[in-house]
Parts: sequence; structure tokens; C-alpha cells
Amino acid sequence: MAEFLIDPAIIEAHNRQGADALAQDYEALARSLSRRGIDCEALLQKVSALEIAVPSWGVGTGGTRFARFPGPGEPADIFDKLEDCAVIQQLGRATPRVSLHFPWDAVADMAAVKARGLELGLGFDAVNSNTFQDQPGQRLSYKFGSLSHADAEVRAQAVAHNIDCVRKGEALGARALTIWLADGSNFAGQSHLARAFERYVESVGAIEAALPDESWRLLLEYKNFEPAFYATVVQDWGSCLLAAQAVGHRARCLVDLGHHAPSTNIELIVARLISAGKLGGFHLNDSRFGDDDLDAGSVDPFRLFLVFNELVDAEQRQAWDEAPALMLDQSHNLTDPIESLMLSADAARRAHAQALLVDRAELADHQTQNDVAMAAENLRCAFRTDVTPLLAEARRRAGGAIDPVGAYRLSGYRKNVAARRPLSTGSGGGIV
Ligand code: LRH
Ligand code: MN
Repeated sequence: MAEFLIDPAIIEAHNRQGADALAQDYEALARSLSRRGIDCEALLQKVSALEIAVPSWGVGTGGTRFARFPGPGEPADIFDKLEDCAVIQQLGRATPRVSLHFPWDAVADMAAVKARGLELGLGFDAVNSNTFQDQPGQRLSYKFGSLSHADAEVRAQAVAHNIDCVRKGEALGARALTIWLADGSNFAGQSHLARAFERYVESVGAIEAALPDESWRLLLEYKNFEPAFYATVVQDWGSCLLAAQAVGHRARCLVDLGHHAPSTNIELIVARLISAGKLGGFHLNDSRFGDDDLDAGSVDPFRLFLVFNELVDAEQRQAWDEAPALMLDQSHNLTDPIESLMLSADAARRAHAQALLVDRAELADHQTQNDVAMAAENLRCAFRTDVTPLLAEARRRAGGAIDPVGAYRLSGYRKNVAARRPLSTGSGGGIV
């Protein structure tokens, strides 16, 4: 039985207040869905099975290069972060695994981290390496790159770091390593565009060769710019796909929703990566301009729906050998990170539930008949469906909160941890 950090009685009391209204709303939704030939209970089972990993680095207040304004009760280490992630899981019941980042979360005894996770009812998803910062005492700098660096010694140092992350992941029971590379250039001519990429592929090949077993995955994350402002070595899905195909079966592509130029059709990229058998995972968030790392579904929920629409369609067509890993990757500069992560997990489940409501047989007919208006309306009809009661009922049945943010605020958790955690000071630059 997991250790709960919020007294379950508080959640029960809070749920009792909303239980009648929820029962009525759920009943009404079930009736309207049954008129559309949809079994609400079956839908609830599917939605309850969708799990999204939370980023350990997401429970601390984020910042920009200008400033970071830490809030009360900032987590001081991985154990504080696990407790905050456990609260997100206890109330929302959609995020049973945490994605760690090394060396930010590295401790000598990773088995102790695994054990504490277990106590808190948490597992561990993909781990993340970091060759976009130099660590104190690091022999060679990553200023001019890491896995694609012109100097073989720097590449070897970066490969060794990634293999060390795999070993730490193994100790946690993780099954994947996410590699995001800041490598790139700011001026034309600064680096050889083709050779830099070839060096990257060779380095990732060396990491792939060190993976523990066939079940492990390398999730290669691309990004269109920042910190490089002329060319990024893995700048889009094309480069990422080329690399994943060159490295082999265990290498897949990771789609961070914020890593695209504003007008990019991301669901189209998702469809292509599925066709190529190389869709490995997602970093869910939302953005308007660049890698804004805002809460998932907070800017353009229709876009999030369209991504999940491709996933549900692929699943029903059995178009992949394994479902992509779903993780949140956000920077909470102004909100309580726990609230933002609970609301973002809910937004992901909402998009998934709406995608499950798409009448795909009717849609296929409209597409075959080139009935453009009705095909578009088919998707919009699913997106317009308010599945709020179903998401709340899924949480309630799983022992979570009908209204996670309401129950969280009632619990006083933030005030309690603020009283016992060291005060964290603001600083200039740096996302975390
Ligand atoms: C890069 C990124 C990557 C993480 C970092 C925290 O922008 O999305 O996934 O390593 O954010
Ligand atoms: Mn990311």
C-alpha cells in the first residue's frame, strides 16, 4: 500500500461535496454518448488506462534566462521531488511514473531512490541525459557540442555520461534513455553540417550498443532551435528519423510539442513517424512562440486533440509495435508546479478521451466521398464533447480527487512543505 502524503480523509470529504453533481453530470454524459452509440463505461476504462509520466524537473519552479521566481516549498532534492510527484499521482491518478534527469537527480545510491519511489507508489519512466551544461569538475566542456563535437575526446566523455545514465536508469527499473542535444551552431560556417550529424549518429550508436537488453529504447529528441540559433544538429523530425533509422531498432524519435516552428503541423509529423515505425514518445506541453514549455492544452487544446487523434487512429489500425511513451515536459514559471502538472495530465487525458469519441467509420466514409465539411465536422464534434465528468469519475473511482486542485489547496500541502523545506532563492538565468 503506497504511503499517502495527503490524508485520504481530506480527499474523501472533498469528493463527498462534489459526488452528487458528478453523478448527475456523468449520467447525463453517458446518456448523450449512448445516443451516439458510445458505451461511456468502456470509454472510462480506456481513459483510466492512459498514463503520463511527470518530469522530476517540472516540480521545481522554472525560469527563463531573465529570472526565476521560486515559490514556497521548492523541492531541494530528488526525494522532495518524488514526494511532490506522489501528490500529483494521489490526487490525479494519471501519472504513476516519474522521468528523472541526470545529473540533476543523481545520488550515490539510486536504489534508495527506487525504494522511496516504491513507498510512494511511483515507478520510473525514461531517464534523461544532460550534455547541454558543464558540471563542476568536468574535464572537457560542452560549449561547442557534445555527442557531435569535433573532438573525439569530448564525444567519448558525452557517450560515457549517457551510458552512466542508462546504468542509473537500470537501477530504477526504467526502460528508456531520452537524449536531447543542444549541439549546434550560431553562425554559418561555424560547423560542418553533415559531419556534425555523422558524428552524432556514431556517438548514439555507441550508446545504443551499451543498452542492457532488447527491451530498452533510445528516445532521440529533436528541436528546431535554442540554444543554437543558426543550425541545430538534430533540428527536426527528418534528421531525427535519419538518425533513428541509422542507429537501429531500439532508437526511436521523441516529439516535444514545443520544438517546432509555430505553424508546424505536428500531427502530420506524428503520422509520418508512425508510418516509419519510429514514434517512440512525447514531451507534452504547449507553446505559441518557441519552446515556451507552457501547460499542455493551455494554448491550443485542438492541436493536442489532433495529436491524440493520430495516436488513437494508429492504435485502432494496429499501426505500431509499441505505443509511444507519454511524458510532460514543462517549465512552471508562475504557477504552483503541482497544480500545473495535475491540470496538464488532465488535459492529456481529455484529448485522449475526445479522440476515442471520433466515429472513425463515418470519418472514413466522408474522406472517401471527399465530403470535406462533414469530415472536418466529424472531428470537431468529438473535440466539442465535454468529457469533464468522465475524467473526474475516472479519478474518483481510482481513489483520486474529483477536483484535484481544490483538494490539493484544501490539504495545505504546499504550506506544510514550505515550513520544512529550505527557502530557495531566485536567480538570473537557468530554466530550473
Ligand atoms: C529541451 C528539453 C529536453 C529536456 C529539457 C529540460 O528543451 O525539452 O527535453 O532535457 O527540455
Ligand atoms: Mn523536452
